[in-house]
Amino acid sequence: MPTLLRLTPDDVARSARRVMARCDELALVTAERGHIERVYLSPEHARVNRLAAEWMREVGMRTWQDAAGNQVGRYGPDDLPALMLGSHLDTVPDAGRFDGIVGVLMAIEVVRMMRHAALADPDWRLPFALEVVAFSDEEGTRFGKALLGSSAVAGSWNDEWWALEDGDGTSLRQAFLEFGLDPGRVGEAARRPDELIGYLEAHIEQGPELDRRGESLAVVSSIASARRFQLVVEGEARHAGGTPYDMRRDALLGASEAALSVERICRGEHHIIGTVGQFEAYPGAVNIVPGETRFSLDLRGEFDGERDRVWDRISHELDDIMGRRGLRWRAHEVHSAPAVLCSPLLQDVIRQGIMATRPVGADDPAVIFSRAGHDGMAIGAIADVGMLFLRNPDGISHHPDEFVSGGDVAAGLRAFGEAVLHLAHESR
Ligand code: HGY
Ligand code: MN
Ligand code: MN
Repeated sequence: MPTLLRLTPDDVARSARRVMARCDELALVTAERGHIERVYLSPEHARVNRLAAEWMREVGMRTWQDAAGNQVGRYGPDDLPALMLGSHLDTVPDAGRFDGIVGVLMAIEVVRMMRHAALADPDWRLPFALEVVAFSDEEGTRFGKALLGSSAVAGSWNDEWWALEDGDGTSLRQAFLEFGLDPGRVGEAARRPDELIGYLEAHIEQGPELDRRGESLAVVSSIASARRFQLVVEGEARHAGGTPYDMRRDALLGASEAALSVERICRGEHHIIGTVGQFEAYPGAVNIVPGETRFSLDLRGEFDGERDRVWDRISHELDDIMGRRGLRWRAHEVHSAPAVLCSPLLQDVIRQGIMATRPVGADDPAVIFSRAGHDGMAIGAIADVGMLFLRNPDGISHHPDEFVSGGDVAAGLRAFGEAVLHLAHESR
């Protein structure tokens, strides 16, 4: 395929090496030595924002931290709408080095490419500005509600979130103030749809499909919808020795049966994924029958309606289980985000970008449904969304062994840059 980018393979390889080195540098900014953890409104969040801002300015961007703690850079005239590029710099606990991070760094390199093209040919200009956003809380690790940074940008901040508390009992409002942000001004982070021509994100796949296909890049068709719940099962704490089985109301066993039913129900469905990631029994002593068990449920689906139908199925199953065991249960929903269909135009420019990295006559790239959530789920409310996936060998993610190769990052950079140029061509 003809490439629009006048960059040598060495230029792109150098960019990829810079991305990989900076992923390693950002991995050192963590709350706990020995593993990677960076949460919203933490000192680590502030440090990576400063590093990202420095790298954005290095490629000629004007930078600012928005009213929700997202780090933003802009390249191009103020009177043009912007193509937003980005991903997130926050992490899950004991994270890998690439989830979110590689997308922010690749976005900065794409700006470097466009600036290189503009410097080489003063008559050449993009028909839009470029903005890079390093979103501050895609994972929801600290407060349980995900996409806080991108929800603010999308103008969908909910004031009920201020009362959310982290594990130390610090409210989101208090954490805002301690970070130096004014809760009353969070609305200033909101962007209007007319300011943007779209949102593109490069991300590791976080699944094994590209690895199994032996391909390095893919177009994303849609992003799974998500609902997250905290569930409580109540029974009766009793003596572990003296209580006969027929007198027990064991909350841990009820919750365990519930977790297994989530797996059984979701495995029988198409593109529905349910996971119990947190599980705690109380009072939590060796010699006490658990009187209460709290656990989480992360439920995703390709379509909101299908996901909700399965949640109803799970709820009915929990009614049966708990009824049979003389237990009570309740659920509190802590996060919900709709599925996002990636726009046909942005899917196509990413497809063309990937084709530019392949020999003439090569097959079209894979088109993959993202089971992982991304900031595009929030940004989809104000802009069309497109995503480029990079191969993540074995698909392991949310784990220190998460990986992407420098070669695939180089291919991804060229594809990402070409996609932006194809979009520019379509936008003229
Ligand atoms: O949970 C997710 O899918 C994303 O990595 N936050
Ligand atoms: Mn993640
Ligand atoms: Mn991510």
